[in-house]
Amino acid sequence: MFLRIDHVGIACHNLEEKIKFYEETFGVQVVHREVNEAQGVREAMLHIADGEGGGSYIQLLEPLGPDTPVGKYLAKRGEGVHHIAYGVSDVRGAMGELAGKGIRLLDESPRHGSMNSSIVFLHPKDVGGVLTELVEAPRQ
Ligand code: V0V
Ligand code: CO
Repeated sequence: MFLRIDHVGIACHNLEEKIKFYEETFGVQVVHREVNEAQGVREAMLHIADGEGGGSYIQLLEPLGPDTPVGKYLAKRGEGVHHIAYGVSDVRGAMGELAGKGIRLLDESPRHGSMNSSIVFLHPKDVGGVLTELVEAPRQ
C-alpha cells in the first residue's frame, strides 16, 4: 500500500525558529510554505529525497491556535513528532481497504494537503498510538 515515507510531521511553537534550526543543523531546504486554515496549521516542507510517486520531506507544523490538532498536541505533549505520512498511489482505494480492516478514518473523503496533495488521517488509537496520514501527490 505504501510507496514511500512522504513526510514526518513535527509540532513546534515557532515555525521560523525551527526552520532555521533544521537548515543550519542538517543543511535541508524549505521547498514549500503554506497556511492550511482547515487543518489549523502554518507549515513548511523541507526536502529530503525523491522517491516513488513523489518526494519525502520533514513537515514543520505551527498551530494557528490552541484549539487545533497541533495546538492541543503541544499543550499535552510538547514539541516533537506529531504524525507520520505515507505516500500512496490511490488514497480513496487505500481508505476503502483500511476501513474494511476496522481502522477509523478521521476524514470521510480526501482533503487538501501540502503542495496540492490529497490527504486523509487514520485514528492514532487504531495505529498503535501513531497519528498516520496517507498522501496522494498530485499528478505531474
Ligand atoms: C492526539 N492523540 C495522539 C495525537 N493527537 N496520539 C498520537 N499522535 C497524535 N498526534 C491522542 C491523545 O493523546 C488522546 O489520547 C487521544 O488521541 C485524543 O486526543 P485529544 O487531545 O483529546 O484530541 P482530539 O480527540 O480532539 O483529536 C485527536 C485527533 C485530531 C487525532 C482526532 O488531532 C485529528 O483529527 N488529527 C488529524 C488532523 C491533523 O492532525 N491536522 C494537523 C496536521 P489519550 O490521552 O486519551 O490516551 S495537517 C497536515 O499534516 C497537513 C496539512 C499535510 O500533511 O499536508
Ligand atoms: Co502532514
